[in-house]
Amino acid sequence: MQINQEEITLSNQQKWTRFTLKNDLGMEVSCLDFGGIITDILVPDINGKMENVVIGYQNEEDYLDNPNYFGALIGRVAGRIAGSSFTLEGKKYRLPANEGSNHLHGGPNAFNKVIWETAVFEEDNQAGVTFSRQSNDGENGYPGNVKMQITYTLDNQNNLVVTYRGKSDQDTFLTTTNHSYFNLSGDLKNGIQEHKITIDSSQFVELDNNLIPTGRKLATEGTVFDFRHGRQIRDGIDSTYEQNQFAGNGYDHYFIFDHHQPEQVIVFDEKSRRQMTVKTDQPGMVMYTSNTLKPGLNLKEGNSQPYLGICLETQASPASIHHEGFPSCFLAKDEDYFTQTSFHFEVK
Ligand code: G6D
Repeated sequence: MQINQEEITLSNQQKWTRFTLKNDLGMEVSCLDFGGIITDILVPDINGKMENVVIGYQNEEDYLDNPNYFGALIGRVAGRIAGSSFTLEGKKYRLPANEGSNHLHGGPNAFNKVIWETAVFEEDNQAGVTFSRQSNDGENGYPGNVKMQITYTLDNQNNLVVTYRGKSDQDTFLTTTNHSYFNLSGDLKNGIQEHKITIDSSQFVELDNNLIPTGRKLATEGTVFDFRHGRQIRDGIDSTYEQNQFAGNGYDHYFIFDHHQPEQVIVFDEKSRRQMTVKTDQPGMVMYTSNTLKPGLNLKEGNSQPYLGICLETQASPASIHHEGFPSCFLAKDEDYFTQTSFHFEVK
């Protein structure tokens, strides 16, 4: 295992640190202390060619804005909170409305926009970076001083494991994730329309045309949301189903896992033969197929466009904040918040 760290000085004189983890098989993961942003993941194709499988900017300074959250840590609550408010134990909390009247991905200057304290570790079979900070009581409107510790670990079996730990001194809501856009074709050679996805899920959360949960769960059975036996993303892009059209012709939905098998999600690219397997202790995830990724962004391997990456945001469901019966984001005072998601890369 190898770890390299390099200081970057931006034009505004802000200083970031870039970390590059490399295992004995040649897989590399690069990330920043700013937003915990994953900028590169290099894995081989069937011919052993190492290529990048996540969307990232050519100029790291572009991460200062990063409206699509490329690679970023998301928190305190990933996803949308309707009306940018919630009531907890009889008290109403107002959050910044950063998407119309709604609150998205923890609000402005959230986990994706701060410089985390970092510490690296290196062992025979694994190496990683731990990101730490305290999100103070009232940050972006949320109650509780929340101590967060998030670790990216790369091992010699081509697993990238993301571990989230937290503790709050008050009852609050917390569900964190990572917002990497995966594209297994390598160096963004192709879009993700033909990626084959398998998801262990028989229910998903219905959205309205503002992408806000309606409070209903829908069966995947008989729809293009049924990925239990594998399906190409294209099916959701070409679909006339209202739920796909609300998402901008694709997917942007929370899938509730059945947990019938240890792997919750498998992503496969036929041409490169790359496969990514996702395992998580989370009850579900948002799958977003970059339907609304606009052209014009200068990425490492070319120009941005829709359907260039797939986000697999393992998390609890923000729908639980306003509706009964959804995987809960509630975190009790002094309760240990712990969740782990692993991404395993191989060729098939
Ligand atoms: C769009 O609706 C999607 C979100 O799910 C995603 O996180 C964001 O773009 C980056 O708003």
